[in-house]
Amino acid sequence: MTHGARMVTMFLIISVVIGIAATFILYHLFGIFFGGDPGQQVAVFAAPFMGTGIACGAVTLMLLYYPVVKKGGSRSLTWGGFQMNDKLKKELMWAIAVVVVLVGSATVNYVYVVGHEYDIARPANSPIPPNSTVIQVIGGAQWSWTFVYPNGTKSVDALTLQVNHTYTLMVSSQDVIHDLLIPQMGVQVYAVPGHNNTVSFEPTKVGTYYFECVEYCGGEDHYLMRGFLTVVS
Ligand SMILES: [Cu+2]
Repeated sequence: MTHGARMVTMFLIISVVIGIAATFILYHLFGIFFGGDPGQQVAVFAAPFMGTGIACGAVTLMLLYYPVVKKGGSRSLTWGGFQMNDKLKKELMWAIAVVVVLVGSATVNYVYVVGHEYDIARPANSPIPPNSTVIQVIGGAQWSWTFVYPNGTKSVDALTLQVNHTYTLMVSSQDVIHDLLIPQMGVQVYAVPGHNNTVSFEPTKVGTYYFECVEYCGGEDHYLMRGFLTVVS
């Protein structure tokens, strides 16, 4: 075995040990910081992945720095006499561009998530509460949602509800299977031909929300099965 092969083998063994140790430490830390399902399960699965990543990082660092340290180290590792050449400038530019893109998209995501409210509706305890207003919802007619109010009035791709009042949506379909999602109300219900699915909830905040079909139902117009839910006082 040559000197190089010996060193690489040693680096690999050290990295595997570091990786296994990291996995156990992370597993333990996740156990402390993430309580309950499913966070706990995800964290437990993440530990070996992160351990593997740390092992790969360790072997890379050792391969990178071993030659530097072996050749005296100080020459390459200190900043004395440092000069920025064109190659380094380009490399820095790319690195900064990547950081700007990542920070930018992270900011957009953060603002979006923080600015969105979910679970605005109070869920009902029974399938059809006695005091609830039943609205028939028919998915289909390729491609739209029809809402039929108790007085017989119909509206297409628009639903108006009163705040702090319990509603039951009785959902079915006249053609294929659709799926009604009102994300901000925490409501999702399948629209199945010849079958009524019910979901009951009470909107607790005035505002305009959206709903959409989230079961691909054919054609180019599945995406048109959407509209606004208006909650009025
Ligand atoms: Cu649909």
